[in-house]
Amino acid sequence: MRSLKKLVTTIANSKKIVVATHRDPDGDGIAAALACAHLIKYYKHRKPLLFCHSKIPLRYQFLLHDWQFTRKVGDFDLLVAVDSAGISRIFPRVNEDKLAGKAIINIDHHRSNNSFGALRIIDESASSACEIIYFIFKSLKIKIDKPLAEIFYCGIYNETGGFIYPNTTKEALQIASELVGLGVQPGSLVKQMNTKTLCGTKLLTKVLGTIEVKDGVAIMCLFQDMLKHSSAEMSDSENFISFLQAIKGVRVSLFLREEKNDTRISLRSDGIIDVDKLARQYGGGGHRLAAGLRLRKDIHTAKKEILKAILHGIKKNS
Ligand SMILES: [Mn+2]
Repeated sequence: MRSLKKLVTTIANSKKIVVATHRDPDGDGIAAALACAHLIKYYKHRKPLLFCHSKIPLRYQFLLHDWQFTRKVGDFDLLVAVDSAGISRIFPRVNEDKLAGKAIINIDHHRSNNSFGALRIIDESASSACEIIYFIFKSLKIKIDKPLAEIFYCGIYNETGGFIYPNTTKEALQIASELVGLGVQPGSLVKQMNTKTLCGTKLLTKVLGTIEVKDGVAIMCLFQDMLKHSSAEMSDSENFISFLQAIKGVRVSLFLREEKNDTRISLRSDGIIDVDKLARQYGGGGHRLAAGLRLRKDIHTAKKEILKAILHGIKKNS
C-alpha cells in the first residue's frame, strides 16, 4: 500500500513521463505499457510518451486505438518501466548518464529483475505484468472501461499462452473472468490477437523444416534468408517455439534466430532445467520455464554453445 502511495505521488510530481516496455515486446509488455499509460493519463489528464525500442508487431496494433509508441525518447523526468528485468532490456545501448537524476518506477514479474529504480513493484508470483497493474487499478479504485479491460485481457492471455502455461493461476483466471464481466469478448479478441499474415505463416513452414530433436532437446533455427524469401518480419516468429515444446518427449526447447549483429535465443523447459538461470549466465533471463537471451555470436556457434549448456544441465539434474 505504501508503494502505491509513492507511485501516485511520483506520478503527480513528474512533468515529462515516459512509459517503456522491453525490446522485442510480447503481448504482456505492450499491454502493461498501455495500461500504465492509462493510469498516468488518469492522474495527469494528459498522455505520457510510450517507448519501445522495437516496432509493435502488427497483431497487437488493434490495442493501441489512439495511442502510439515512439522509438525515440527526448528529455523526461520519470521513467515507468514495465515487464522489463533490467534497463538494458528497454534501452539496448543505455547511456547511464541519461538516466542520472531521473525518477524510475520498475513494475515487473520476472524473477531475474535486477531491482533497478527507486520505486519497485515486483511480484514474481504474478502471472504477468498486466496482473500487477490490474491490482494497482483495483487498489486505487480506478474504473476500468472496456478498451482497458481488453488490454489487460490480451496481456494476461498472451503471458499465460492462452491460459495453459504454469503461470495460469487462480488469480489470472479470476481477473480474466472479471474482465469478461467488463465487456471483453474473449473469442473475437483472441482471434484478432492470433491473426497471422500469409508471409508469417510461410515463414513458419520454413522454420519448422529445421527442427531437430536430440536427447529430449528440440532445436529450431530461423535464418535471415528465410525472412527475405517469405517477405516476413522477425516479429512474425514470436510464438513459433510453442511447436517445439509440444513435441512428445521434448523436455527443453531451443529456438535460435539469426539477427543482423547477434543471435536471439528463446528457451522453454518442462522443469528439468531452470532456463532463467541458464539464460542469466549469458546476460539474459526470464522465468524458470521460459527465458531468452542474445549472444554476440553467429547462429551456428550460438547453437553449439547453448545446446552444450542445456545438455550439461539435463545430465546434472537427471
Ligand atoms: Mn511479461
